[in-house]
Amino acid sequence: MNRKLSIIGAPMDLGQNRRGVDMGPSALRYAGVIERLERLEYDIEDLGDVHIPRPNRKEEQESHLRNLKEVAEGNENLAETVDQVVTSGRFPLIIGGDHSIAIGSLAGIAKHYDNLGVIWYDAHGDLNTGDSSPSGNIHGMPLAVSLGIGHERLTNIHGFEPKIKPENIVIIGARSLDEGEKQLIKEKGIRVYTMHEIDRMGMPEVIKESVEYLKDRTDGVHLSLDLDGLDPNEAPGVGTPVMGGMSYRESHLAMEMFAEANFITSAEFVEVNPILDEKNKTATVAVGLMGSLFGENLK
Ligand code: 4U7
Ligand code: MN
Ligand code: MN
Ligand code: MN
Repeated sequence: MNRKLSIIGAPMDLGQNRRGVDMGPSALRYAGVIERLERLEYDIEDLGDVHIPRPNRKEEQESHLRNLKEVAEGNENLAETVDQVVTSGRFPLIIGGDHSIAIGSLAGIAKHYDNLGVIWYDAHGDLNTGDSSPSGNIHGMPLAVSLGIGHERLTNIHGFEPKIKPENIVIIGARSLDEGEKQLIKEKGIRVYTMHEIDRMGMPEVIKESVEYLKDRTDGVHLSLDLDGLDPNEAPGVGTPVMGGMSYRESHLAMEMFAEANFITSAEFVEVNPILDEKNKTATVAVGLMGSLFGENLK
């Protein structure tokens, strides 16, 4: 694992319609992310938060995609910062913010890889387009956008597309997929471990297969972890909770196995909303998972 870490906050709440997730980066810092990782003897720098524009309340929304202009601008800023971090040889750890920030993270990272792998740890597929989306919320679209599918203003962020290939993606924990998303998964042959597979195979086998699958075909792997992948009993501070999620222990096991495999090259933790949380529980869970991901339990 790269021992040099740069933490980048992305206080974005415009990719969905529940306020408060823009305070996610603060909640994660308050829960001790820096101290936790410093203990593991990483060289850590906190770059603070990238600028996210405020929504223009007067101007009419120009499309079905809520806050398109501001989400795009914020993600351009994030992509630029992430790009610089990767260029300087450091590991970017992005803390959100709603999941629309994966658009900017992947834009900044993917430039540096021919075959970037992505692990999408989430209750959702985030594979909607403006047409298929039931909500118009861009946080339900970042994976499609990164495949080059969706609104041009988003797919072309940081000046190139697509960012990733469908065969380099593994979705883990899905249990709420929209019709359009299911179609896209089939059409593109995207690998998905739904809760059904996790129940049947068990988490160890799911992670083992995922690691084996990605290890040969990719030259770097980005972990995009949406806290709503976990069960809402354990991570209640999220905007779109779905019952029947991955447990706290299963999630730690996954992070520990990723640490053992030593193949994650960038990561983001998203959708922590302290307003909806219980005493910062979700941010605390997220920081614990980061501890495991960065090798806390490796002998
Ligand atoms: B998240 C949804 F319809 N699919 O598109 C949508 F169910 O980043 C939810 O995973 C998206 O939290 C959830 O609005 C986005 C909905
Ligand atoms: Mn989700
Ligand atoms: Mn998500
Ligand atoms: Mn959500």
